[in-house]
Amino acid sequence: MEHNYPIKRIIDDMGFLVDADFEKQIDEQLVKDLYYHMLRVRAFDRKAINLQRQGRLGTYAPFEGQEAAQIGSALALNEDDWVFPTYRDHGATITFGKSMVQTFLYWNGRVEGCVVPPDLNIFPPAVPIATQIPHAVGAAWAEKRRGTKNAAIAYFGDGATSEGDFHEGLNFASVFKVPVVFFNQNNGYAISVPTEKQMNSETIAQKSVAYSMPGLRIDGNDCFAVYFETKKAFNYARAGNGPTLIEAVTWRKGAHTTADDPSKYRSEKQGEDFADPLARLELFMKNYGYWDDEWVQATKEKTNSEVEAAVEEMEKFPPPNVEDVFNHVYAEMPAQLAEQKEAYLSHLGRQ
Ligand SMILES: Cc1ncc(C[n+]2csc(CCOP(=O)(O)OP(=O)(O)O)c2C)c(N)n1
Ligand SMILES: [Mg+2]
Repeated sequence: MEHNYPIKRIIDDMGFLVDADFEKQIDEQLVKDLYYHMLRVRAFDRKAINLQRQGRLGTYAPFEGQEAAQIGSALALNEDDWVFPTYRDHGATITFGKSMVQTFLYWNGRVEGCVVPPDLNIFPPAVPIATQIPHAVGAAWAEKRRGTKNAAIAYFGDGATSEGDFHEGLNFASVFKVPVVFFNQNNGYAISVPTEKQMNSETIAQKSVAYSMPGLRIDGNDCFAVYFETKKAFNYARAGNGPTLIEAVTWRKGAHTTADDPSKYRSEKQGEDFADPLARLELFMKNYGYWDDEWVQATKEKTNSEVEAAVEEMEKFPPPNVEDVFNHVYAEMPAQLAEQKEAYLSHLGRQ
């Protein structure tokens, strides 16, 4: 099956165009947008790991290595589209417009980090694997029934494709021709379990066949391949043709979360086949005359100080209200929970 789904690339590992035709489609604005956002979220990601190590942030799920997949796809969306992320997709959500402060708050276990920004259709990160897939299908189906041209993207990992929710979501989307893009980041592992131990399929793209939808495999570390193929899938969805399954082949450079040690289950050598997405874009920029030392330096300074300012703001937030744990579970609090809340508050000497 693997040979039916060759990996599509637009640039190679050295930043040269594989297909010269694309030179006309790539303009300076796109190159700068991709570079700026990838640099920006990498600064965020590295800072978050440092904060966790210093005890200033809770457990954190890093995404370094997956920036091209997340930023390339997020930049392909329209502002009224819907984003359904997992716990690893804050590169995509920050690019789509979620604030860094809110994202830091989420990783500090704050309810304020879960609230959907008022003018953006971003769901809170799904931690239960694959549950966001049917949700994305539902939101996209609602848009179709309302007669809009808005569509949804569901982000999920390779492990999620072994869950029932993945198959139910794809089936429903296929039957009702729902305008949704199923965007898979195949980073080779579900925590410590390699793909070959959790599925007998050689690719994830081939799972589209069962639901008669287009399926494709792309180089997830090639930001141009991700951007153009995601755009194409969205155009297809907006035109009323239904869903697409995209498998972006990538590599998580770091740990599953800050609570994980990947050296226990992966060798360093395994990641060597994956050219770093940001370094690869830098090579492209140098090869094709987009590199501008001054702009790059200024962009680095700008993104680093944005991250520092977000940390400062997050740390100025008032302490969390313990009552939130009880207050946001049900529309009407059941008696048993009310009793627990009262007992807890009196334990804290607050009642
Ligand atoms: C329903 C459910 N089962 C198990 C888990 C525990 N768990 C957390 S992350 C994870 C691995 C998911 O792997 P993948 O979908 O490839 O995403 P990645 O972490 O690689 O981005 C598992 C099994 C969970 N969160 N939810
Ligand atoms: Mg994975």
